Amino acid sequence: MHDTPEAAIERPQKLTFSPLVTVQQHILQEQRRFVGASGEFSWLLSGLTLATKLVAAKVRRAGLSDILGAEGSTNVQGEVQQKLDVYANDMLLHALKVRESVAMMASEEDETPLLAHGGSPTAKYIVVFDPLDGSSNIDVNVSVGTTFSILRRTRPLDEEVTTDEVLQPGNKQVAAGYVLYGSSTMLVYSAGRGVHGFTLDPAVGAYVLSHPNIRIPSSGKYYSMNEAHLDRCPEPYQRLVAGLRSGEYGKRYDSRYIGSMVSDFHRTLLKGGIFLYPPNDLRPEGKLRLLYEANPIAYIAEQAGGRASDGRQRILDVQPTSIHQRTPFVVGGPQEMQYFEKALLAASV
Ligand code: AHM
Ligand code: MG
Repeated sequence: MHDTPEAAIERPQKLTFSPLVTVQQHILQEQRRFVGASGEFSWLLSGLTLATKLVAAKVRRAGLSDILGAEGSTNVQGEVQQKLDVYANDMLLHALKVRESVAMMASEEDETPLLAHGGSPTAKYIVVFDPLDGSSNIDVNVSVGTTFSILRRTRPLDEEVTTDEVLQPGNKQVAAGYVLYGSSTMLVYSAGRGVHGFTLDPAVGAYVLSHPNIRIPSSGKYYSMNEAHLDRCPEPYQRLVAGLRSGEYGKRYDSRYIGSMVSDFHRTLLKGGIFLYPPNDLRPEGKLRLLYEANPIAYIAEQAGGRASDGRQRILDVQPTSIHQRTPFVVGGPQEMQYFEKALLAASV
């Protein structure tokens, strides 16, 4: 039955919603599921998204900044030039220190943690980050990334925050993620309920949900490591790579290595396979940092169905002893991680 034109005018129209979900909406939806969620957590994460948008904009202009002036010099706009990693660090510190829920921050760029609102009853969280990982790649126009990890304070909130509160194993992370400044800028994060990827729409400046519920493929076709060090690595790593190359595990793997951890991991997350930064004779504990590089990536990997190890134990169970400590790091899909464990066992008999 059709409405008369008059009835059609009187009846309110049904709104159809577009499926576009921004990271802010997504965090709020996630937060509503937590009992007693106060909104502080989403406000904190919005600090990270704001800072990384500023970094993304700067990274896009990296070559131009070089033309406009070298580090330390003054460019034509009268601005003093900064190295991009220093800029990224400043943006994160700046955006996070005004969030009342942040007690303390620790960054790869700073020797010691920086106090924000520690000792205030609202400041529940500690944020740890590498502002611009792989920054040497900037000079050659290769993708870089920001990694971050969010921890809850361990002491009563009204007590002054102490440095040892940063030293928590990765299994205590409340949320973690990374931003990849690649051919597009992508934020990948997890707050313990799966892994979600958002692509920055440069036209509107919003991170838009593009990869909901990312699952790492059970098996992939690439391994990723700096093979120049292979002969200086412990035997299990040599065995694993030999097996992946020879077809011992049922197929011959190809290799891909960018030398920028976030990029190498992001490919591994989406396409499967394994990424390794093993210990070697020159670096007995590897190169990557436990707290703000390995831990957030390991958290994302596990949330997506993968695993991460230091060759001795699960990365997320390692008790840190210092803020900038390094760790051997192996992360990947379940099948390849099983091959790694097999190689570890074979070497120990
Ligand atoms: P950085 O924190 O000094 O940027 O170093 C970390 C980077 C990672 O992104 C990458 O996985 C690794 O260094 C590459 O190291 P290498 O050049 O030894 O292969
Ligand atoms: Mg780094």
